Amino acid sequence: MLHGKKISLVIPTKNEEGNLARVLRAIPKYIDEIIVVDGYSKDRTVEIAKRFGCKVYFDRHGKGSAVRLGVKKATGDYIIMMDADCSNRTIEFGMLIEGLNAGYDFCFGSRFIQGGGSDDMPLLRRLGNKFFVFVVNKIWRMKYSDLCYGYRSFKKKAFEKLNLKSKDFSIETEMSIKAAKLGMRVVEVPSFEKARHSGEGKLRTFRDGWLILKKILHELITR
Ligand SMILES: Nc1nc2c(ncn2[C@@H]2O[C@H](COP(=O)(O)OP(=O)(O)OP(=O)(O)O)[C@@H](O)[C@H]2O)c(=O)[nH]1
Ligand SMILES: [Mg+2]
Repeated sequence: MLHGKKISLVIPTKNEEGNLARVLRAIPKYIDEIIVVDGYSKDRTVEIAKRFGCKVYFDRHGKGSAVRLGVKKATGDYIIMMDADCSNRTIEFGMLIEGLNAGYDFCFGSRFIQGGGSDDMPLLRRLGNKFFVFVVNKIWRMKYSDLCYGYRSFKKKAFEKLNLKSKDFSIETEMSIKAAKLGMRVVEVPSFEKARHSGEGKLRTFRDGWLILKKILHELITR
């Protein structure tokens, strides 16, 4: 509880046994609940989550589906979503929460504004992200600097209004576009993405880049 607001943390996980304990140890005490939505990990991920007192749910579809289930189960007014691979720094919670306190519905971490950065972005992904940012900004008249980044906060009520459908890595793109379409109050805050600490990333640049492009086109042709 902070400033009278209940805060839930939602973390999608898949085979993150080498990272999750390190992530959970760094969570500040004022976070009211930690929700882990696991994609049927084959390692000790779930055991670790339970040991730290997280509420654990399961989802077989993908990261987007896991985040949506986590938010549905969350009881907080404010929600922070973050990855389980040690890429996101909890020191940035302050900015993600203050953005909401200041009246914004969504607060998106951005690696591409002053103060942000990434240790974890190969050139191809950087260019792909830049291209998608450009297209989304042109179509929906926004000024986003980042799009495919999963360190974000939002008010639960605002998230529910978006009625998101993505089951995969296009969840952030859908969130950004629908927030724009519905005229939600959105702000970006600088974020530094560290390299994944251990294990393998699940995102596949071409497969998931294609899914993101399809999502943008879908949003363009539907109202
Ligand atoms: N529940 C669930 N979580 C997933 C799934 N795929 C990925 N995740 C989690 O979503 C978060 C982001 O996935 P990553 O694989 O780190 O994606 P990424 O950061 O784009 O890729 P890297 O830079 O290679 O780490 C991590 O916490 C993953 O464990 C899935 O199918 N189900
Ligand atoms: Mg990662």
